[in-house]
Amino acid sequence: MADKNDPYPSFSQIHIHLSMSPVWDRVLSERALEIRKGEKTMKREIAKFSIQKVEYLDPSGNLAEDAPAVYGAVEGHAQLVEWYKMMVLGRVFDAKASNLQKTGQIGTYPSMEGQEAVGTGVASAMEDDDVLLTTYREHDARIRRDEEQEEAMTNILLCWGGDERGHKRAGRNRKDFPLCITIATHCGHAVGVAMAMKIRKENRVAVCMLGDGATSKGDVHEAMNWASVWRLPLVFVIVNNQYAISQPRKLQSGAETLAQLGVGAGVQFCKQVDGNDVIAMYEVTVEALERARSGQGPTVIEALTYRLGSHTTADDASRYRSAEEVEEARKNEPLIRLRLFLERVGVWNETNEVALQAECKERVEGAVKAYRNIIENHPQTVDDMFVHMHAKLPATLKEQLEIARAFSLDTTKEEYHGS
Ligand SMILES: Cc1ncc(C[n+]2csc(CCOP(=O)(O)OP(=O)(O)O)c2C)c(N)n1
Ligand SMILES: [Mg+2]
Repeated sequence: MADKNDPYPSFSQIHIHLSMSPVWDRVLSERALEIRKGEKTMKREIAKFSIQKVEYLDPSGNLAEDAPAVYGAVEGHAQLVEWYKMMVLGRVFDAKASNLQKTGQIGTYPSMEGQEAVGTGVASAMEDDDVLLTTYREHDARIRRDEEQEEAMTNILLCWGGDERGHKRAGRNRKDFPLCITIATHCGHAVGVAMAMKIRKENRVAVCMLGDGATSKGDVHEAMNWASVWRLPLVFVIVNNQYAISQPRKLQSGAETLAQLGVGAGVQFCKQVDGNDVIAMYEVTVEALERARSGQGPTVIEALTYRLGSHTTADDASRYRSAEEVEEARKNEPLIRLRLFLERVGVWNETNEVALQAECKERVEGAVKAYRNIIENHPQTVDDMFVHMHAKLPATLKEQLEIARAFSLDTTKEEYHGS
């Protein structure tokens, strides 16, 4: 029974009223006529999209005609030499870190071989007070962002050597986040960072680098949606290295490109970039950052690259992909093409290369020496497990810290505060 005091009719009352109403009958017959009139009213295109792919430097080292003019000039060449040096440093570091794992000096290590142009391009485009959030593989970006690059390398080794202080000190001079191993969870953090920037009306941007595999997780889509709705200053860089451990890209998404995942969330600027082309990576990131700074909201960049090494030192990629596939991918890798270009325009030669390799080895050895010194002479205390996560330790963790201290065999009371 309907409540007499209830001003609203019940659903069944409305239904009866409508179906008996001559007005409703007319509406229905007009609708039927409209349907019969056909496609014009029933099938209208109300949205469409296309994804642009950006590449300026091809695998043979040829610069595209539509590349920004600066790269054909002296100052552009000097910039490219700097990026090349950065990428070689990354490659030398990568090989050394993998070897340190083989000799038991660090626990595990995820190689970035073949992906150097992504991190170098992205980090070079960012301003100092922008905030970078990465996964565990973007060593190049982290090294590039640190004023003290040897120290950044030492930090990365500390992280993979199981020393929490590597996380704390990484990006010491920036507000960048520690590396994130839990897949895609940092996308939500990136939204929080960008939201704070927007609320505070800061002229800063958050940059979130994630993997192709990460896009299978809901976190990514929630983050893109939130960023789009609130027009956040946030740049997503999907590092599509074709694999999520053993799972190939085609098992991550049925979409033709990963860039278009942003379209569904309403992100206005979604681009695919040749991630082995540092010029394209830099230029597209600059454009995305400018858009974010001028209030035009988020961007999704898909960087097409290839993980030349195994997932980590604990993985053997030859079990799930062929040697031919890897050899083919090697032809496209980022360092060869840039070196070819630099040699062709006459700003690089074999002598420069030999000197650079030697310099990079020395710098990496310096970082390794510092790492060894810290773990041998200033080992971490049990406190280090707790103190890096929160500005103020929550009560529950305080309790656990006390228990851990009581059970710890650690006799070192000295706290390491950095060099
Ligand atoms: C939440 C979560 N689930 C599973 C894992 C295990 N895991 C580690 S790496 C990885 C694959 C990630 O692939 P992708 O996002 O493509 O990054 P890539 O390793 O290629 O850089 C997975 C599933 C994890 N670290 N976190
Ligand atoms: Mg991947």
